[in-house]
Amino acid sequence: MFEFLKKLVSNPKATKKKVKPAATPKKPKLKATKKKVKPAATPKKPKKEKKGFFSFTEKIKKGLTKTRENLSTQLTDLFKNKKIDEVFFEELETILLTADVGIKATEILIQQVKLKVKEENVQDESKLKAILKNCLAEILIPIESSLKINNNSPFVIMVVGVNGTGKTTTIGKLTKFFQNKGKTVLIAAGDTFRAAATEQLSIWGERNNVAVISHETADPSSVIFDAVNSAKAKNIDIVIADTAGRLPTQKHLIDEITKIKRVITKCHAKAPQEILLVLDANTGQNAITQLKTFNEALGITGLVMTKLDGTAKGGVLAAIAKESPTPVRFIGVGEGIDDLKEFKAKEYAEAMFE
Ligand SMILES: Nc1nc2c(ncn2[C@@H]2O[C@H](COP(=O)(O)OP(=O)(O)OP(=O)(O)O)[C@@H](O)[C@H]2O)c(=O)[nH]1
Ligand SMILES: [Mg+2]
Repeated sequence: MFEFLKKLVSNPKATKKKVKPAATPKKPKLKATKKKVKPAATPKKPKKEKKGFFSFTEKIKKGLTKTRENLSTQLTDLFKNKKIDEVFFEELETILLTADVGIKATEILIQQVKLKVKEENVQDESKLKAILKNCLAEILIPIESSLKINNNSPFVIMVVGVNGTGKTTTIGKLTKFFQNKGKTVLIAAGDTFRAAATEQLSIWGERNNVAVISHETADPSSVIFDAVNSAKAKNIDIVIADTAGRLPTQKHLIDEITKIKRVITKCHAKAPQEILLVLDANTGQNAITQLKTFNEALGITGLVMTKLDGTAKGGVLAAIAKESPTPVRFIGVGEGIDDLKEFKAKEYAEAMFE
């Protein structure tokens, strides 16, 4: 059964982009960019958000609507036709795999659900959903780990990932998240490959009223180096460094990012304190491959799973928990500035199987 299902696992091709050759680093000009050019991905204006506990939970539920509806419809169909027996569990297995829960996590979930169903003599859908929810939460709890900012300031967060996963957008959202916690933030425009990248970041900088350090050389290391020095001089708490998207197969670009990390450490011995890998939930099981490659090259300390609002494959975090467990810091549930939430295992499982 799994052999057949493995074929279902998608492996979308990420688009290759032209990479400018690295220019000889010139003496950098520091500036807080203030150009008002429309970037490729214009940050969306935030909608007014309700304050309080419910708005937070509701946001995650709303973000996971596609996954939940997909699972819900399939589970309801399953109950229409079947009693809970071996065939039922085989079909449940398929449903979980198509939601990208992954082979290992699906096996474990099925085992645990089978046990509970037997123990509690479950026959109805709502009880089965409650069991699935609890078992999924158990799988996710070990990767729930919020990002702690220590006092070794500046706390440098290096943001890495494949092209288009949502790195720059996440930086915009993160800046607001930290400012709400009373921290000062500086952004380093370390994606020097694409002209629009700096402008996109500048818009987020303006929106959050923080400086964006950029300069015209094509050397990302020197931009980030300058940003860290500038933050030291100005006593800024956090530096968030953007980097260009790169594929795990582009060895020279993976090598380049390890160089960026080394340069940051030269500037501040404890930095980067966080290396945040941004993964797109639509990538499915390919996210695991991305995680493994970036982890080998850099030592990934935290994850952000973006675009959960646009996919029915919200199970991918369970796959990560069992196949390459890494702390999940945040989830992206939309394009707006407030659409980034700290990852909470129970709420997440709840939102998937409500
Ligand atoms: N729906 C949705 N869209 C998102 C989310 N996060 C980012 N996006 C969108 O994804 C697209 C790419 O986002 P970017 O932030 O530019 O991605 P990137 O990783 O910086 O891209 P490169 O710099 O080209 O590698 C934009 O249109 C964003 O608005 C999310 O959580 N949900
Ligand atoms: Mg970007």
